[in-house]
Amino acid sequence: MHKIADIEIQHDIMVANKKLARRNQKIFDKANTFSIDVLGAIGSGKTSLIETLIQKMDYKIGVIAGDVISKFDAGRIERYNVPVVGLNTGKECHLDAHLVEHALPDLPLKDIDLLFIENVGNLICPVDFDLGSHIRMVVISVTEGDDTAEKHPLIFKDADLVIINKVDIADAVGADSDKMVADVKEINPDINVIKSSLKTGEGLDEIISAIDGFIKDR
Ligand SMILES: Nc1nc2c(ncn2[C@@H]2O[C@H](COP(=O)(O)OP(=O)(O)O)[C@@H](O)[C@H]2O)c(=O)[nH]1
Ligand SMILES: [Mg+2]
Repeated sequence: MHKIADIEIQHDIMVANKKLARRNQKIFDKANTFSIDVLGAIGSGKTSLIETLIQKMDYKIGVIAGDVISKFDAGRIERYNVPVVGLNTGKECHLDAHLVEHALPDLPLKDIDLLFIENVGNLICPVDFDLGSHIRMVVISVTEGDDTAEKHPLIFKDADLVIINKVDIADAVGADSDKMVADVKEINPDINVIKSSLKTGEGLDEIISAIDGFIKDR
C-alpha cells in the first residue's frame, strides 16, 4: 500500500512538471530564445564552458545559474555583462520547470537569443525534470573517472549533446577519454560527443558549430 501511494505522488509531480515545462518552452519560442539545459557533474566545467561561449559566440546570451545555496556561479557570469539570474534550489538536487518559470520575469528574454540554464551539478536527480529547454547538453569531465558514463546511463539517453571536458589532464588522472566517448555512444548511438579542454581550446569550435546547428534546425 505504502509503495503505491509513493509512486502516485511522484507521478503527479512529473505530470505537473511536464506541463510547466511546455509552458516555459512556449515562452521561449514566443521570445525567439533558444534555451539549453546544461547538466553535468559537480566541477565538470559547466560554468567555465558557459563563460567561454559567452565570449566566443555571436548571440545575445543570457544565463540562469542554478545552485543549491550559493550564487557564486551567477556572480561569475555577471562579470561578462550578460543578463543572469541565480536560482537556489535549497535542499533540492535539481532545477525544475516551476523554478525556471519564476526566473523568467527577471530576464529580458526578447533581447536574449540563447539562454543557458545551468542545472545543479549532478548526474542523477535532474534527469526526470524537463525544464522546457530546447536541448540538453551534458558536460562531464575526465576527472570524474572514465567509468562515469557507464555508471550513469540515464542522463545520456535524454541528452542532445555531450561534452567530455578537461581532456588536457586525462593522462594525469589516468582516464581514457576515447572510452568515455565510446560508452556514451553505446548508450545513445546517434548523439554528438565532443572532447574538449577549456584550458587549451580543444573542441570549442566543434561545440560552437554543434550549438549553431541545433539553433538553425529548430
Ligand atoms: N584542466 C582543466 N580544468 C578545467 C577545465 N574546465 C574547467 N576547469 C576547471 O574546473 C573547475 C570547475 O569548473 P566549473 O566551471 O566551476 O565547474 P562546474 O561546477 O561544472 O560549473 C575550475 O577550477 C575550472 O577552472 C578544463 O578543460 N581543463
Ligand atoms: Mg557551475
